[in-house]
Amino acid sequence: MSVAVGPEVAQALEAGRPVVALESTIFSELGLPSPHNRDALDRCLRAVKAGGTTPAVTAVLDGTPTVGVDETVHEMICGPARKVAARDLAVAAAQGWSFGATTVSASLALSASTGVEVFATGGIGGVHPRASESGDISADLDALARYPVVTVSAGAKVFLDLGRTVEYLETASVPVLGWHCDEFPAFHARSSGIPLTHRVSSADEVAAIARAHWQLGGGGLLVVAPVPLDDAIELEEVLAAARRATEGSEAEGITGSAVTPAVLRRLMDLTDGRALRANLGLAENNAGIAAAIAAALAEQARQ
Ligand code: PSU
Ligand code: MN
Repeated sequence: MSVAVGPEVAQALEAGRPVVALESTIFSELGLPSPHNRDALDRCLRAVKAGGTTPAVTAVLDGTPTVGVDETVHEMICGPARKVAARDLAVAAAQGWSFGATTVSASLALSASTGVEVFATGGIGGVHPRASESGDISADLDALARYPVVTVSAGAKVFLDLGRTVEYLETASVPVLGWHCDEFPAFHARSSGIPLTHRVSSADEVAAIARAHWQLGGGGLLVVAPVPLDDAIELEEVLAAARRATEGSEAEGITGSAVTPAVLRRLMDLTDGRALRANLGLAENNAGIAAAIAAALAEQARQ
């Protein structure tokens, strides 16, 4: 099996120019409803390019894990998909899945295998509520710990157990860096009230921390950025909606990898589309920050 690298991404990597990977689950119908998913993809691509950086959308296409899909398949990326986490990559490749939408964990594995150092998403997966009974802890967390890539996210999705998610990241030795913030963001809301140990205020600072972490044999780093003010929802409001969305999906007996897409969809309905607006705004914001960090890493490598 080989991992395909898109021509523009390959050229950029070869020349030491900055690249930002983007996952495809968020842009597929598993992540956002049509036609908003297409809008989200276009906004994220624009934000990465505006930072002078080459975007690399990851996906499995006709059994080939790909970093930097061609524009001609963007239409397909925004359609129905099978979810591909890191554990599913080999299966999707060997069985020749026509379109597999890569999650954070799969995108991190693919980024690391092709030398892409920075990755942007909306919100990472984490520890689900009542995980002590269900055992549902996202593979995103172990992938963050393992692969030497900087991930930019708006914290983790609000319906997760954010306190335990932050504890897990500490246990796994993932530095969590607050981007101009002192508390872990709660995806749609700017803050969860959970304090962070580290605050950063520039891309150069993140790049220096990442290089030092990697010199010490460390894996991934997580930069967390709050949703832009204009798109944010109040924490109490979104928590109440998240509780209802989770109860609804549990009542339907939804389990495993179907949980996250089902809860996200309910949340959008319960907030009259404001969760959707927040989701688009934060994804674009994260892509722009990731572009700046990738540019700083590339600049530091030249010196
Ligand atoms: N955040 C979003 N939308 C999404 C996801 C995250 O705003 O669709 C996806 C990401 O691909 C993430 C995945 O990696 O959900 C986590 O799924 P799970 O909880 O099953 O590990
Ligand atoms: Mn899960």
